[in-house]
Amino acid sequence: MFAQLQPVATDPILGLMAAYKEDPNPNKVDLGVGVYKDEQGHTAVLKCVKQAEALRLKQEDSKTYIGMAGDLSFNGHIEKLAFGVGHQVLLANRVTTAHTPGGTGALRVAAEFIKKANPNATIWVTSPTWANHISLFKAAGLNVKEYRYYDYDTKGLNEDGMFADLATVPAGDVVLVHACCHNPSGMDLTFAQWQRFTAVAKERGFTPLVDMAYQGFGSGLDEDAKGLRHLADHVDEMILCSSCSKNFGLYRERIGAVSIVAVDSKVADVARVNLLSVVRSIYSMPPAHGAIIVANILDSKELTALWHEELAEMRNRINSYRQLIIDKLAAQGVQQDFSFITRQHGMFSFLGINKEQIGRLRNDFSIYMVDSSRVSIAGLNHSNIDYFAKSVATVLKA
Ligand code: PLP
Ligand code: TYF
Repeated sequence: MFAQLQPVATDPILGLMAAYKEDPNPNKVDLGVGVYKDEQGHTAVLKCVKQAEALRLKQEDSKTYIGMAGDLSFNGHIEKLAFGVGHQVLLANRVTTAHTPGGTGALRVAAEFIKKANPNATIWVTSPTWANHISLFKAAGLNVKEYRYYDYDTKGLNEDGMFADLATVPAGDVVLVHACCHNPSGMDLTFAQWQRFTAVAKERGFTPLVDMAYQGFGSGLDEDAKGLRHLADHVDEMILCSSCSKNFGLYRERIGAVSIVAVDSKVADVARVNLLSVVRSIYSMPPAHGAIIVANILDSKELTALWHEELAEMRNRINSYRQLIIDKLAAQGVQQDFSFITRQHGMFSFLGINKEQIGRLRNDFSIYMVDSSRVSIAGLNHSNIDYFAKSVATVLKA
């Protein structure tokens, strides 16, 4: 039976990670995968996480199963972090949350949940979007369509195209929107555009699915959730998938959450049993470790303050490199306008260079970025930024 299997395409981003690892060039630069690195090029465990882990080791007195929804304390914290303390959907018990193996797990559970609610639903994703979105939703058996989002010519949001496409989405479909730090373009909705999105969602009657993998990496924890909070204020129902991979640096612990917002608490209760039955049919219940770390941090004033500090440090380091890239490219004599880099948010920047130039950067200079010209800015530091700028200048002039 297995001999009949055909090869399938691997994840291009994770493939890039492996190719980088094998490259013997001492000057190699990894701008591929979206993982935070410090000035030393290291992805360190956050101090608040280390302390929360020590606490867990001391306090944990059982390894018995947790329930299908995972850690209830974590779920309460993550709802408040996303929607904001005292948000009306929380006060009205309209939200039900399950903690999941990563944001990816949240998206897969959401996809199966959508299929239960409406087996004919199409999910609309931004063009472009995180490549995993499309393969994950298709694997779950959903139809996937794209709506216009990023304009490669203006290097900004294609607002007219986006809203023209959304105006054709029928009720019963789902529209995925990135909460902040759009992956891959870094181009986010302004608050006015969130208001417009909210109005269209209400008018058309589609269900928004907000994917929030980078809360705190754009402008701040509350600022990055402002759009989704407005949406939750106005729509009858929505889905939120969140991830603690980036903002808590918990990547390999696989911790995220799926939250269903229903029209009232009664519907939310029915949604909950459906959500949990999806979880049971995939993995029964999630691993506990990451959730307990996050809950321990958010339970403690001191650890929360430390986390805020560490998160701000990551965000500020990335943001400081946006202007630096522009300045360094200009210093290398590059004539093209790269000012758009400071209009992008989060971990990534879309450089807008072509495939051949990306190939040359990789083959001749060992600088790795995704084929779309997406760079993970955190891979830059003071030791490699000049080499990066010089190499980009060389391939742009060729
Ligand atoms: N959604 C987006 C837009 C992402 O970029 C990512 C990747 O980090 C995820 C979801 C999933 O994150 P994870 O499964 O690593 O928590
Ligand atoms: O886009 C990225 O780089 C991150 C990390 O299968 C990632 O979202 C990439 C691919 C993948 C899982 C996570």
